Amino acid sequence: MSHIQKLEKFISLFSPDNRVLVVINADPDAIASAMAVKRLLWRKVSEVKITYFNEIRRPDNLTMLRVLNIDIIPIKEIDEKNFDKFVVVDSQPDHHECFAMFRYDAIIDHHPLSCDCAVFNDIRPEYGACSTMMTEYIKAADIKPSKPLATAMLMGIKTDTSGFLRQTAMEDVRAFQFLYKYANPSLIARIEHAEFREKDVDFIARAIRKKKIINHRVYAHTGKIENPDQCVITADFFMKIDSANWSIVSGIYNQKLIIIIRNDGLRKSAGNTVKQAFDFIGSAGGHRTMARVEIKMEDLAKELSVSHSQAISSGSHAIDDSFISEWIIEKIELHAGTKTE
Ligand SMILES: [Mn+2]
Repeated sequence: MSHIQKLEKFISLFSPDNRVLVVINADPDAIASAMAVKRLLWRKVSEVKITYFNEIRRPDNLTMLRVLNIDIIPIKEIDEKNFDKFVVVDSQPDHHECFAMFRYDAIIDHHPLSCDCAVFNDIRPEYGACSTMMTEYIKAADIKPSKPLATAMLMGIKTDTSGFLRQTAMEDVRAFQFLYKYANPSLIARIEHAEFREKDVDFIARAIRKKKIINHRVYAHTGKIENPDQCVITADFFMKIDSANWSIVSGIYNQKLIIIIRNDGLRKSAGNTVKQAFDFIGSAGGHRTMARVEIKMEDLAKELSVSHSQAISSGSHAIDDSFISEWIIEKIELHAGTKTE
């Protein structure tokens, strides 16, 4: 089916009195794809609203919504009865229970095929971004995208392909070239620079004071934390140090020791390393470049009491942070390998 035939089939699902709900798991690619659906249906239906169910926390994504003036509505504010057509983009209905709340007229997605249960299904796993598919619809409809729409779709492609470092199709590159003519590069820079909230920077400052670098591995145990995301942000930040091959940032949250690991992907898998080092005592796993460990403080107290009985204050699970820090370093150094160029 040609792009124009796909467009015609998609548009033919709708009539002028329809009220359309586009449901997304909001990330840049999904947001941009939903905006494109809204544009395609402009003046063809009576209303299009975009709804999302995830919590949007990343400062860059929040900045994207703000500077591009994008209107998306949390799912709890949506009354299903006000809509009679449902579209999902950049996901399939079986990806999340919140998607399963609706019956879909159209699914447009680039993830591996798992659920093509709508009247209209366009699923192309070979594409790096759903925004690329939507760019082809926009081109087929002979629409000149507005600056916010083109900028959002460019962000969608750039994010999902990691700036073309991840799986990319020729179509993604072509869509990027097309969108670039209509987008605003200064807005993209503004969005991408918005990496931290002020309080994240304060947390990083605290972690910097605690950091230890051993064998090109940056360690920081930060003690009690408000949110494990703080460790994630800091672990990513430490990878910006030129000599860092790994970063290992830990903190205590909800009576659990959380350890976040990042590495550059050039050496031993972070996921395998944490499995070997911590599987015996907690949940530990991840991928080549990122991993996460969670250990109940009571289990850690038992483990540490064997070697550091003096560290346990009587009757509670409070353990001196310096012992925890040393214990993590010891475990990681034992299992992470020594290839440290
Ligand atoms: Mn996507």
